Amino acid sequence: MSDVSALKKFSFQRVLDEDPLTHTLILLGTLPSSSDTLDSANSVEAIVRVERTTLSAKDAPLFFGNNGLIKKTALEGSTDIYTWLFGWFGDEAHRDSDIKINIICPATEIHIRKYTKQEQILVHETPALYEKYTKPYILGFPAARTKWVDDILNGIAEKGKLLYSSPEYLILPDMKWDTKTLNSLYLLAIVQDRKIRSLRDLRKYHVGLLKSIQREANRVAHEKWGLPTGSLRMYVHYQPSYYHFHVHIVNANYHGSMGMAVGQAHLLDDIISLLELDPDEGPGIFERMTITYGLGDQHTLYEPMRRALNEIS
Ligand code: M7G
Repeated sequence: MSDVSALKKFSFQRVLDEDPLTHTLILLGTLPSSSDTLDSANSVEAIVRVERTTLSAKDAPLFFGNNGLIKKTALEGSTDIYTWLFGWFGDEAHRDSDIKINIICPATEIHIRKYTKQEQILVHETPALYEKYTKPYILGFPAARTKWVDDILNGIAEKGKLLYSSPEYLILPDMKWDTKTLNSLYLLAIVQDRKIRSLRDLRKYHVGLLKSIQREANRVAHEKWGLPTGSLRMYVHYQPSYYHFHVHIVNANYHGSMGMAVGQAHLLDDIISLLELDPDEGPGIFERMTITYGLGDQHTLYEPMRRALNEIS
């Protein structure tokens, strides 16, 4: 089957699998048993795997500009300094886009560091290290960093995208999602309570709120996309990028995306279960425990946490 012209005779039957992460479709169809005939009686079943090839770093300067590779774009969403669009390498806007483009403008030094490739180490944040380094870091976070959250919560941005809204929290598509591919469904629940900065601030009395997020996310996914119970993976990042409490809600079949790693993503189910085991009074489990997580060398907490790691080893 090395003859390219034979591939043109592939008669598509159905999609066996699709993987949004590897940009792959696996197709079942038939091909003529010999390349010079189109006679269906002589065709045999064939599996064809089509994978979009990786974007090449050397093409980076060729994307933009009047004669750039991107011929057409369509705005999908924008909040504060964040904008996301679809792009086409040709003019055929009637078919699904070739690429998704996320823009941060103006980008701060923190953004540049966050998106720069980093070496990670796993650090152990004890409650004492949290008090000494992490808490001041979180409290010193400029309000401008979470303006996008305020804009969403105040109804200034992404208003038309809300999937659920209550005085306690909102659910809407995460800007990472293309809003089309069900297999890579990615939603975000953002709570109104600004006092919950991270996992460390969760207490037993938040269990009702967390269970409500679970319930409504499942309901939305069922009503809007027909997904049965158990179809969603919900988790919370520690460390997150933004210290305003939110829950990541992702299709359970979507594996291995950035941010799903052990040492960053904490399952909402486990968080609820741990909080339920807490006594009614006193400090919460996430205030008392040592939390281990991966930290990139560009992160502000990297140096103090690395030093602390070396001191105990
Ligand atoms: P995180 O755990 O704080 O950090 O998650 P991460 O970005 O390192 O995962 C923040 C989540 O909010 C991410 O999944 C982002 O894709 C999503 N997000 C960020 N911004 C700026 C926006 C936005 O403006 N709109 C929407 N809908 N989602 C956003």
